[in-house]
Amino acid sequence: YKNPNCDGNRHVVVHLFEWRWNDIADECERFLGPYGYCGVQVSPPNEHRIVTSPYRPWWERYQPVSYILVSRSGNEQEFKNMVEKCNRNGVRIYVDAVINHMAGVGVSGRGTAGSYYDSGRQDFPGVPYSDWDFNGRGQCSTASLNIENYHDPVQVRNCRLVGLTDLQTGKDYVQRSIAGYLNKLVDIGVAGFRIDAAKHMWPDHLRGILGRVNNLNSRYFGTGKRPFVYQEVIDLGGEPIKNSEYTPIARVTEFNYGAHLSRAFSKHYPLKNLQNFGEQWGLIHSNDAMGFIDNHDNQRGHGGGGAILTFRQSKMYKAATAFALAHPYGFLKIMSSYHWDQRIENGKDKNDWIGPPAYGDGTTKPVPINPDLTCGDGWICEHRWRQIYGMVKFRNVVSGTGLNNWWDSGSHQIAFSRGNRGFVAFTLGGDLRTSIRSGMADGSYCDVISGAKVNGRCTGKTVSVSGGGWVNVQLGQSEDDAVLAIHAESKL
Ligand code: LM2
Ligand code: CA
Repeated sequence: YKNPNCDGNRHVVVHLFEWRWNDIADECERFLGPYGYCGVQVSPPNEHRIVTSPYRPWWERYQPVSYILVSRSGNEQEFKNMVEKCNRNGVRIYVDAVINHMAGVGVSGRGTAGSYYDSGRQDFPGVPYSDWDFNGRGQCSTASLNIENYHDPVQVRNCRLVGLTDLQTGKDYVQRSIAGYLNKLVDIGVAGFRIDAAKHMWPDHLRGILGRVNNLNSRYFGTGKRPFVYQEVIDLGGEPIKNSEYTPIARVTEFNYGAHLSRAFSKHYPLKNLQNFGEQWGLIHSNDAMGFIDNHDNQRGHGGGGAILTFRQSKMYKAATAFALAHPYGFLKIMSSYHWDQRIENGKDKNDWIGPPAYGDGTTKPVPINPDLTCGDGWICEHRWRQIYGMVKFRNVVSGTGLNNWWDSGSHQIAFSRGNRGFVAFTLGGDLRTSIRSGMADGSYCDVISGAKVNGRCTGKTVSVSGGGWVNVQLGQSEDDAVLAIHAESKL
């Protein structure tokens, strides 16, 4: 379950948060395929609650009503078309699987596919699930039936996460229902899953469910391939439930990865400390990790929160992302966001619920593309920022090499190479104008941060390497970006 099943030499996934299936299909063809992305994490595709107060928050999609493939992003036919078109363009689809729970207690109505539900009676006929498929007094000991104490692993697994009706994931019937949903997606041609709220499910139950999931569709993947799985476990230390309970099963989201890099690129400590970044910092093993700077939760203060860099601190964010993509650790996911107006009161964003750009009736808007490759209508599209897609390509070009020729100034300036395939330099403190040893062949290169190599010419800074691998680094403190990067395929 740890192999992402990328097509060819592709190594990075992007989370197109709240995008419609039709837009993702187009994006695979016009951008993600050509620019070397491996795949897309899509928002939960199954039927969910329609929340009207507040009006159509993004989090309504974390309240399943059934496993019918009709959601705010589109219907089953649109989902199938997307998977087909993306696979045809060498881009994989990973589904955010919300399988720990169903909708929050105390509401009834109809979901996005029209299925009736009554979560007060724990009745979800669209699956169907009924009361005895959920954890109750027999399994959860808190009076509220909610998780009240994260130091009690039984509560964390058997009680309700923020009031969400908690499935008995150990039951044969529940496992078969969930696996039925995942198998439907596998048969359509998805390449794997993000397991939402994995920390709230017993590891053995996850094993049981995954054991019932079929091999990937041989039409796209060849025979005998297992789905890629990354389990969402927020382990920032200090709680009894550890990442290490889940790493024997599949990959795990390493929340400490983005937390450390956010602190480093916010100058909480000298960049030179990153010299031994990785497992030596207490991170899970590189091959077990799904790494990222921010995700859809912590970019808005949900799910672990903390001082995480996001698109709002663009210069530092691009630098942290460039470091991540240049460094060999883990398998990485890039966040692609939409804009919302923050309203911070007492340190909390009152607008943290706001959903994607939408029309008055709540329908999600399409993603328009500007001539300069950026997106319009409130879609941020970090994955289309030149500094980010340039480094996605860098990661593909240097794949298989180690980290060499570490250099630092003793504080906020660092550089390193990746074998003889790539070289990157950073400054968060003063101009960086010096020659640094690299493994690169002598010659002229295009810096893929300030520009790109287009038709053999460089639209940004040209960088010369001479004297047997010495890079003439010219990176000013006041430039738009704190990074300079060259690789074997940006040679002029
Ligand atoms: C996740 N990972 O484990 C998701 O990444 C995260 O986004 C989900 O929470 C969570 N698990 C459950 O799938 C989000 C959001 C919550 C929201 C839930 C359910 O962070 O705030 O809770 O989705 O929609 C909302 C309300 C909350 C209410 C609950 C139940 O914010 O106040 O609790 O619904 O009605 C009474
Ligand atoms: Ca649970």
